[in-house]
Amino acid sequence: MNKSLITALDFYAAESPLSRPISDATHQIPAIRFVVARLTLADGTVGEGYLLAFHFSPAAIRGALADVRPLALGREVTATRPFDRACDQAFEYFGATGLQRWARGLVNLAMWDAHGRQLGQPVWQLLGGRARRIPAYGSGGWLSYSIDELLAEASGYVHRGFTAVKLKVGSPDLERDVERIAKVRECVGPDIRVMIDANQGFGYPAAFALAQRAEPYGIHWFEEPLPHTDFTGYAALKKNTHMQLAMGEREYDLVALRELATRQALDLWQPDILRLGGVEGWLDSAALAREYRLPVLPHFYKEYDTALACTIPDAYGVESFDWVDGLIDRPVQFADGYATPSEAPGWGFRFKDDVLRPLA
Ligand code: SMN
Ligand code: MG
Repeated sequence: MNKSLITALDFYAAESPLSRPISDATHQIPAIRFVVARLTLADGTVGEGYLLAFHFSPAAIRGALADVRPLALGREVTATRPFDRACDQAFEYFGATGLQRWARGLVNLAMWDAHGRQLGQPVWQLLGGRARRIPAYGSGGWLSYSIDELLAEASGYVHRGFTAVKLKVGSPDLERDVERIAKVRECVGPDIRVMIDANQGFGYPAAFALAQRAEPYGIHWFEEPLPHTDFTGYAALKKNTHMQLAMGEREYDLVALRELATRQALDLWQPDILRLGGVEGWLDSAALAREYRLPVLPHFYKEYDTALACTIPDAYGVESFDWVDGLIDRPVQFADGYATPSEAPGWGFRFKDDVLRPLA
């Protein structure tokens, strides 16, 4: 028997409580939902992966996962690249990006987890990384928050030892954005980094106007100031303002990274491990970013990103949301503004059985 063959693959849903819908410049979010993959190997080893789904496209993601399952079953767990290629080939007709790429990414992450668990090693170690602290920042600052909620969150992060916080911008009214930035800066003081994220909600004139108005408050980066394909807009913003620009969370491939880097229109690359299809997609993007001398500042998935950041020389930081923490057995640990990689095998955490329900 080959003990590394994938013999079962099941999908589950988990949800993190949210007292009230949240919003950014381009999304209304009523629920924080995750999809979890559990993959079993012939020797009984179980690997897990998760993706952040919110409330979006539940039927379509179920369909994509059903299409991915037969491409994983019976495969050697270490064969992640061949699995990625098989998915891309099978999904070419409708397009291998979008939900198909998310589904591929989810299973790829579960394969890496199972591989690490079978060998008793953390993924960062399998990839030749060295455990080290990775700078982290506290994220949130939703547009739906009142000023009191915004400041409570920011000061909460600072009390927990974070030295950088991010808030959303892209309110219909520029003055509201400016007021929120000013209040956060006043609340956290001069020594904490403050970043803003427009989630592609501005056109060039509004992004430029906010960059000008926000500059006196010391903004460490301006994230997704413009639609992600507006390469000339990014270049103009870079040329005409003093802001560091960050983007990447919406990319399924490396086109935007190349386009922006060759225009000198980007400062920080933000790979999203699910949209890039898993570990190899993330690492390939980091390698390209390095060629352009762009530090890597991954998006959202702190459990995966902290581990992978330990395997590259130029990780700029990881993002911290705590949504998943109550659902898993070993949340990422933070101290003094840094995240520490787990020493446990695989990715080092599991969803608690009682938070999972079959994906229906
Ligand atoms: C964001 C987008 C989607 C999920 C979580 C967070 C946001 C960020 O753009 O970068 O924090
Ligand atoms: Mg963002």
